[in-house]
Amino acid sequence: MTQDKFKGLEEGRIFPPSEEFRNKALISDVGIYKKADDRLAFWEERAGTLSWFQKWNSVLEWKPPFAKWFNGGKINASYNCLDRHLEGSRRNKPAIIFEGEHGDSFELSYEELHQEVCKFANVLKSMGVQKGEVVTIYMPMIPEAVVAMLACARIGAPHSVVFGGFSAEALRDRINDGGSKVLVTSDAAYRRGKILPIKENVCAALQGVEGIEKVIIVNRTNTKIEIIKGRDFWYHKLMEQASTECPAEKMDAEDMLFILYTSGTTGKPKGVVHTTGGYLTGVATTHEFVFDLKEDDIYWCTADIGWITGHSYLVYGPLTNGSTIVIFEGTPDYPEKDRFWQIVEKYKVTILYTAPTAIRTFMKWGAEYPAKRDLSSLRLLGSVGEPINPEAWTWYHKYIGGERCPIVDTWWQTETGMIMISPLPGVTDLKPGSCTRPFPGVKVEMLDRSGQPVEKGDVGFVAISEPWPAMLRTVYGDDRRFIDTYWSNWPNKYFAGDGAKLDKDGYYWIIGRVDDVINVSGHRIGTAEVESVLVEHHAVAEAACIGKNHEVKGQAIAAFVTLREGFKASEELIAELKSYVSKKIGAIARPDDLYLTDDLPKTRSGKIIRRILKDIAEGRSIGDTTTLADSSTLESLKKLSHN
Ligand code: 7RM
Repeated sequence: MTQDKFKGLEEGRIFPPSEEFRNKALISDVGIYKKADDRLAFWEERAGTLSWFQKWNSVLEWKPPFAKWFNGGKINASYNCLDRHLEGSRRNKPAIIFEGEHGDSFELSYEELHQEVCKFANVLKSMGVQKGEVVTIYMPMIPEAVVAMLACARIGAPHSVVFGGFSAEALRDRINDGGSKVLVTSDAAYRRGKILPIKENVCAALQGVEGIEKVIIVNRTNTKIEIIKGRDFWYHKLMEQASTECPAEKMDAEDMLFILYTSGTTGKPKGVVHTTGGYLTGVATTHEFVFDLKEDDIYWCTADIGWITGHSYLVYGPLTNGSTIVIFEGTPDYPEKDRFWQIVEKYKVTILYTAPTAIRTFMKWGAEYPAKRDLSSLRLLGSVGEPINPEAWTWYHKYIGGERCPIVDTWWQTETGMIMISPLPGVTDLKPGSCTRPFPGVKVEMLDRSGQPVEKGDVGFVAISEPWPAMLRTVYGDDRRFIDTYWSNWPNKYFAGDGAKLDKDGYYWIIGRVDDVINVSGHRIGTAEVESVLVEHHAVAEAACIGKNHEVKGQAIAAFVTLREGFKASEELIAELKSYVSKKIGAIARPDDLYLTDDLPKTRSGKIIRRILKDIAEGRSIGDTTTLADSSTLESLKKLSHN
């Protein structure tokens, strides 16, 4: 890691909270950090804001690496997301505003959502689902997906949501690993004006699977599908007869709320296990504090429910807090490239939480799309999923936030369940590209390989050195893997797998996964570092770098670049970009190879699949592509592999 690059960043502009924002902020006193140094007292107080059937006996029982939070407490997640809001004025408040791909729209109040959830909970019971049994959910972004999740939570059946874009094979693996008997799905999904099969994938996935006894199908698109008698049931038919009476099951705080699969660097996906009381405490608190939540906010998290961001900050955090959430079924470029901004305008969205990859795509399309729409309702912006390069941050701030909205860059993981490092927008001075400081009550450290804390100004590994309430409890059915993956680097400290730099003010600059760090002749260079420089160049839309094996240097950098509208690929441009990196970081970071491509290979959650790039750079045929979001990307990449 060269220091120059970061020096530049630290000297960059700082954005303190505006006086106006601070005056109205939920948290404007920096004393919150000190107060939360007594972690257990802080989290206990926060847990007290939830609705419990029975109080806990202990805040934390910690037998590393196994934690029990609020043990002995009785609680239900669905009750906290619904029932407790029915007493006062929230009863008629919209819980969900749904925007369908075709612009069709409706709202569900808390009362209505409660009724739907109770009905579906009864449906699940009538299908034989018992407390403790895993239910798999494989659905597009429609409100019924949220209903299904909350209905599971209501009866104490952990859900396993599988992203609707995953293949039949991926679905089958997850069904088998979770051991579900019941699957909730839809006939098909709308995507960019076309109809994508869902139930067809389910049928393919279920070939040779013994476990699934019942499939419940939401009719979203009126697509003709095969119905297998005795196994397949229409959601709407079952709902017609279901009662709206369904008391929420009194769950133990440590009962499993859900499993969510996440791919590791190798091998089969891990089923990350989250439980109930601590998870809800963590996501509700972070959602409220980080997003400076107000009663009348219209909150839009663009993540799919198939990812952890969808679980924690579309469903459980916001609904526990009684917010109004926007759920959008479609994509940002359909029917036009201003779709997001049209939605912000239509519903007067006040808080927008999205991903850097989306922001860079919007940059590529150009500022004229947001400029056409009224975005004045926005007051806070969020970012999650990968490091946001300062250029994208600044663009987001200017063209979406109108230079008035703070940006909360939130660092966390499927495993952490909740936001771990993030600004508090009424307190924190923002630095574009930094996720700033650990959340109150969260103990993050930056360690070197041997577990020694690094000095301010140095680079290290992100570690979490004290348990936190929304932490994963284990890998489903595999405690060994849980221990080996996360707890074997240093005694009793969680290894996040990310490298970062701690600046002189104690701010965190996430570099990326440590497996994305390239070692060129003994110099460590973060792929994100080179990428960040490349996207500062006016011709570049997106960039991804990998380390390819090199006889002399150990590794050499190969860069893959997509260009902004109006720029043409040429040898000159390739040479210019290489020199640009060299100039900005140093000759050591100059890419050996630089490919101009139409598309980068990404997963459905927008993470670049570097393995595919490595195959190309090292001249191999492209390996496993099952996690690729858009298979047409492959065509443009294949052209490169002959270079
Ligand atoms: C929430 C989520 C986790 C990995 C994590 C990081 C990267 C996430 C940020 C980030 C820099 C951020 N869960 N990551 N947020 N890097 N700044 N604000 O994405 O399990 O899917 O991914 O994502 O590398 O380890 S995840």
